[in-house]
Amino acid sequence: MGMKSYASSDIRNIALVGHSHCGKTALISAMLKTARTPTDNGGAVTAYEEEEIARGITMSNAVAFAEWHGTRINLIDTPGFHLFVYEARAAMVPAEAAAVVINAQNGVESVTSTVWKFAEEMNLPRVLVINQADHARTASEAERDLLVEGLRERFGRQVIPVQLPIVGQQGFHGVVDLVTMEAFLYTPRSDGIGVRGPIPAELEAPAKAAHEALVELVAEGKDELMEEFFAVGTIPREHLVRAIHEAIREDRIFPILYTSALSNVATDHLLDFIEVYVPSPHERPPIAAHTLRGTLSRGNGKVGGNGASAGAPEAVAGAQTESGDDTILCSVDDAQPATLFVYKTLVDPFAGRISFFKVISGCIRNEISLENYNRGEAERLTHIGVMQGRKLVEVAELHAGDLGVVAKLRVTQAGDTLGVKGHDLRIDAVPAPEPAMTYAIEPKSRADEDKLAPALHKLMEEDLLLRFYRDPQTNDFLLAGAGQMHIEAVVSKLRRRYHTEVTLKSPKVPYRETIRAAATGHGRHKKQSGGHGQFGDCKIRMEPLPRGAGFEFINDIFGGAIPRQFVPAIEKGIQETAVRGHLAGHPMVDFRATVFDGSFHEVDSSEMAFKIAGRLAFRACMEQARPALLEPIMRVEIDIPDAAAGAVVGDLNSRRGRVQGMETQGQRAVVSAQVPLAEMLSYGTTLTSMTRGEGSFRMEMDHYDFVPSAIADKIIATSKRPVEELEE
Ligand SMILES: Nc1nc2c(ncn2[C@@H]2O[C@H](COP(=O)(O)OP(=O)(O)OP(=O)(O)O)[C@@H](O)[C@H]2O)c(=O)[nH]1
Ligand SMILES: [Mg+2]
Repeated sequence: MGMKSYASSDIRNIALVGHSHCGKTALISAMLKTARTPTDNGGAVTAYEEEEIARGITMSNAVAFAEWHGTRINLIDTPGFHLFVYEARAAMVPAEAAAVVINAQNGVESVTSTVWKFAEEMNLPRVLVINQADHARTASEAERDLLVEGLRERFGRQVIPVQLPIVGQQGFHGVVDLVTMEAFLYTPRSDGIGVRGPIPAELEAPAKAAHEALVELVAEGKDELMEEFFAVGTIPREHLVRAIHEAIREDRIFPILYTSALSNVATDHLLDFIEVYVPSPHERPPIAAHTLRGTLSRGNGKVGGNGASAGAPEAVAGAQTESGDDTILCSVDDAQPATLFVYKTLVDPFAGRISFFKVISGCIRNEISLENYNRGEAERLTHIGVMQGRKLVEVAELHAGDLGVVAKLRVTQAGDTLGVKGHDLRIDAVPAPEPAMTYAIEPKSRADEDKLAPALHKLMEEDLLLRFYRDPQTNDFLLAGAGQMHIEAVVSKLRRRYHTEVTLKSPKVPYRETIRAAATGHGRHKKQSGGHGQFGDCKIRMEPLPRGAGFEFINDIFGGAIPRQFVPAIEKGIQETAVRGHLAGHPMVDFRATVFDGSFHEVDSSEMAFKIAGRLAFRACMEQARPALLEPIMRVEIDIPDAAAGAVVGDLNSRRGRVQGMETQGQRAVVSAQVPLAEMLSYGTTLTSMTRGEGSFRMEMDHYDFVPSAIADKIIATSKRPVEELEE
């Protein structure tokens, strides 16, 4: 084994983020190759799942590491496809910096802006890597300048090149290091190690200008450096290196580097840069955690991933913050008590649950027992390790700041904080977004039905975007996720990992029914031929109630027309019939039923007879109560490129949508609207084609409203009328 352990100062954690296809996964593989890291699968070390390989994209975060000059560089690969961009945000929590990878051909793309915003919100240091520099766009100086200008325009004047690409007959084959003013030349498609050489003559002047621009920006606001700069005309190298390091840590500069993952050019320099300039875990500001004292309950976590539970830890912590000083700052330090934060879970069908964690403080060794603060249970960390893509490499210990994994924890979920017993603190996890699309799924066989729920619960543990539940109304199994591709990948994993076959269907819309007019009805159930007879008789009044009121029942019987003990049976008869609906089999809501008269028989009256009478009275009311269909109206937020706004709004109108506002920011627009759910079932596909894959949307239930009558007529015509059941 002999896997070395690294002190905090020799660790770097960096998340690679950026638009799909910019080359993050390829870049990690190239860096591993340059650092001569042994890996299992030569190709895409960090995108190994079949669903990822088939689509050529990364779908969930994965970790790999390289040793570079004795420093352990942990590389977190993240998805750039818009549906999975939430993962990139989660990857930033354990990282000290983000490498924002730019496709040299395309410049800033939609997800580039999204991940930038995430990093900005977390004050995370950023390094811009222009990858695919082998493309024609970086061949001409004019195009190169345009690319850099575009980045500065979008992300601010702190964006500054620390390299110039060297492009010749053979394409991109080297970089000028603008700090040391040396050139490094490469043989494309070889070991990725550059050979030091002089700066090519034609780059001398631009390199000098770029060096000065860099020095000036770094020295800005730093009086000693400014004085040195003006007195000597430059800053000594070691001062400059330290100043750049500090400026990156404080988000005062966002350096630009160049690479080609495909031809493995300048990946050694990227590793150098991360080693020298990216902050180590204990150089970043301490991590904020919340302590939970006193009365608040433990274990209000997110097992099952259903509904709003993901937000629970924040809500609890927030409540405490208002009342006192519960926020504590954890510095990344071996000398502090052991604490770790679980940022991801993987459920391997063979190895079981693998928890990915960052050591916040202390030193974690095999066999350590820690308390899971979120669940209030002890966990034993029997075998700790580190991930190299899909492969778990065991280690003996991990120091503060390092990223590790542990297999087979019992109760721990992503987002949990673990530590020594007696403490109690929680680090905030990034809340998972609400699902944007729901499908009904149908198990193919009885055996598949039995396997479905356990299999999906395993998938939900590692995929916090996924929700699984049974629609209480339609009885369908529903699977909700980020979009069509997400759900299709889940179906594929069900088949591949858990041998569970399901078919995907458009979900049924949970319509409801209600009444629009008051009515009275008489129900009389009488059967008195031979033996013990049956007799129940009631009169009810029904009135509409406002939306959301549900069902109300009032007993308005005077003078004992119906004995008290039979009244609940009438209510039950009405309610049981109402949930089956009157028009199209959907539950009837928002009405009041009042029983005001009736009669009974000394011997033949029974609860059952009054229940049937209630049902008959309800049906009688329906003849005059003007029943109507209600449908769910969703609150929808659509994030699109500005240029697509016209098409998107036009399309919303054709979906009976009501546009409520539009906000533009740079090249992006966010449209908010209210749209009936029935019109949104396959919206993801339409949006993708209207925006060439650069749009995304979220929606949530807002309220119920009447279905327009022409549409209601069609729904009623195609639905089964409720069959009247007779108990005898
Ligand atoms: N020419 C060229 N192609 C590259 C380079 N890097 C990556 N590619 C190609 O670009 C495509 C996408 O690369 P990936 O590494 O999968 O991109 P990614 O950023 O991980 O994409 P997502 O996982 O979807 O976010 C692949 O076909 C790569 O071979 C490069 O430096 N030059
Ligand atoms: Mg990838």
